[in-house]
Amino acid sequence: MPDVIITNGTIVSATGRVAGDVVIDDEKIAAVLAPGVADTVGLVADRTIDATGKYVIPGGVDVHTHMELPFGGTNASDTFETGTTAAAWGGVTTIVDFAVQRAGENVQDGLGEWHAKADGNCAIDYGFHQIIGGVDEDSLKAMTYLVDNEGITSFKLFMAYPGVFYSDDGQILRALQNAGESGAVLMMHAENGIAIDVLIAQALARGETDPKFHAFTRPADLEGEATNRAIQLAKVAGNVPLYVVHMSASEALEEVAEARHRGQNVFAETCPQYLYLSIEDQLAQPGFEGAKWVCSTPLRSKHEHHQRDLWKGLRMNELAVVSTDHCPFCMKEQKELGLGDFSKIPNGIGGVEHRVELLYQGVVNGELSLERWVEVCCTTPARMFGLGAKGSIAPGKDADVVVWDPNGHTSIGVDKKHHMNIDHSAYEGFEIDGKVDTVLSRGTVVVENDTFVGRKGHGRYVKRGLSEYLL
Ligand code: DUC
Ligand code: ZN
Ligand code: ZN
Repeated sequence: MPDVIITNGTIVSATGRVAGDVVIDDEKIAAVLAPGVADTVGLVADRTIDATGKYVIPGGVDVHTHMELPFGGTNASDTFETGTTAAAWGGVTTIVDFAVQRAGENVQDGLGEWHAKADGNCAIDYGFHQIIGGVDEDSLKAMTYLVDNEGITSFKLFMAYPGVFYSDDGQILRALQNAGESGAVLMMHAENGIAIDVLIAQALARGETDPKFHAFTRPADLEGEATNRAIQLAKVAGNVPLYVVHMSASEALEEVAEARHRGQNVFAETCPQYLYLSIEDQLAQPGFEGAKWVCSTPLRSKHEHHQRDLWKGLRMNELAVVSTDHCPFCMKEQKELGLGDFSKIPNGIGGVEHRVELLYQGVVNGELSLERWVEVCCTTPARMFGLGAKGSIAPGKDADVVVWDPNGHTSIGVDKKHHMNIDHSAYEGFEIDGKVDTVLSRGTVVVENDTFVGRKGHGRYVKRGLSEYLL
């Protein structure tokens, strides 16, 4: 007898929607049946979930999170336990977090540290990318080792944050060449950090210390310039797959669109904060309030059409994925480190709980189709980063499934729906015309009836394969 059958729902995939029943056994999807077939053959499961009037979609895959990241003199406030629990509340069943190596440190030590933080603490499955903060002979060798042995097939480099994670162009080229040889994807934080540091110093010298100056000193042109440079370096390295993270500027999007049009293997993601939030409405709020929305890349002006262009980019597949860059810091004692100096505000926004919800609102608002919602939140992130068992509802895949109620409603806010370990919500007051109803992780129900019924330790480390988007 199968473990679970989800009946009477509309199964939505990246390519269409059908009425049907999802049969789950031994953590996997055993079958997808046409309506009535289960009755005809007398199929009964241990548990039946009635999804009448609801959508049945693959569990969300968030490929950009930073649980417990040490950054800006403090640590991101979600642990792997609190962060993955909040993710489950938001219909996410897999995250890919970033293990960290800094210049002079051993890559495997950094990875070991991340395993120690996550092991036994996650409510949902998880994988790791590896940040390479110091490209040298040792870290280049380690990259190959991680691809071959550790299930880590993507590496993030930074063109920003000189003295912290920054790589120069020569280092980037070498890492790209290495990634090309091993089949890895190179992920890039594309902002010109050297120029940004000059602008920051000049702003502070003028007494411009409020949070909004974070955005003014990280102009869209410097995101566009760095994106272009990364694209050229990837081309010179032999059309190595490049994935530009947390894109916020039209200027950067244009570079990616052009490169893709030329046939280059370049991809990009954006995040809900860049689709919905702006300098004017959030970052420039009076006093220190705007610190809540200090993140990099920064929020952009709502008068410059970035949001419109990013939504269009999602529809056109110039942007392939929506992730969150979940990197939460509380106002109290964390963001407050930057009182009187915006450059000391820890960079990051918490959002892992709300990505699927916020992007569904994009469907309601006519920005995306239902299928594209599933594609950018679930299917493409899994395929992009070698999570072969995730991101689709099909026989043999992991039974990571979300029942979504289009007639439900979600009010986001600290006193409303909010399970992340952070003392404010970047999306306070947002209303969503839909709701996470039930969430299953490998066949186990982890959220139902507005209750988290999962447990820490259920989530397993997933060794990832190579990207399905390699040429
Ligand atoms: N951007 C953020 O906002 N936080 C952490 C690191 C990053 O690149
Ligand atoms: Zn980044
Ligand atoms: Zn990040």
